[in-house]
Amino acid sequence: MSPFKPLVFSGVQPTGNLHLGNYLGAIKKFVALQEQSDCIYCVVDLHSLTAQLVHQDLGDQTRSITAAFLASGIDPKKHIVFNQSRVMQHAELAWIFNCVARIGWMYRMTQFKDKAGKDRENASLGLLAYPSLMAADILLYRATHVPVGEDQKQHLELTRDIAQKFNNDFSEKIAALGVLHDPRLV
Ligand code: LTN
Repeated sequence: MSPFKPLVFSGVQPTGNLHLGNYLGAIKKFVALQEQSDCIYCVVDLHSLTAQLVHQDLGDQTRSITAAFLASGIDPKKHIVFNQSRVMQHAELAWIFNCVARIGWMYRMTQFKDKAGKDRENASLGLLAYPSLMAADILLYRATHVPVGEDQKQHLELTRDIAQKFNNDFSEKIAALGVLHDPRLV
């Protein structure tokens, strides 16, 4: 059993139109989970940059997904709905995790293989490191429950691997130092 208080976290990318499949697959589950525990639902715009860095309407699409969350019945007074890029700690923790996770782990992700296609060497490093950012989203809040579709299961397993390696390799060192190395303290 997790020693942490039950907390649901999930994210939806603002790119790609919100369609029925999206709604049925994800948001409906999000709405139901509100009755059981605290929930954090995030519009993960930084994830959208892995496919295309400059979007004409990322802001509009971010607002659309947020509107869909609210229209579907997610209650922002009881739970948290927010935009990933507004909380810079997601990118900061993702960088730490980039230094924990192994490149080989990332190459094994089926979503990376599908999206990168044949010209792997030409895929962005962001696309490869995508699961590291997803792990940061989840572990930043010590979320205990992460509702996702089948296609994200492998990324969730990788999140567990990153957390385990981080704890195994660094928890004693961090305890000895008192803090995780923080450049602002130098
Ligand atoms: N990769 C997910 C979106 C996502 C996510 C997350 C889901 C990003 N960060 C954290 C759950 C938890 C997707 O494409 N559906």
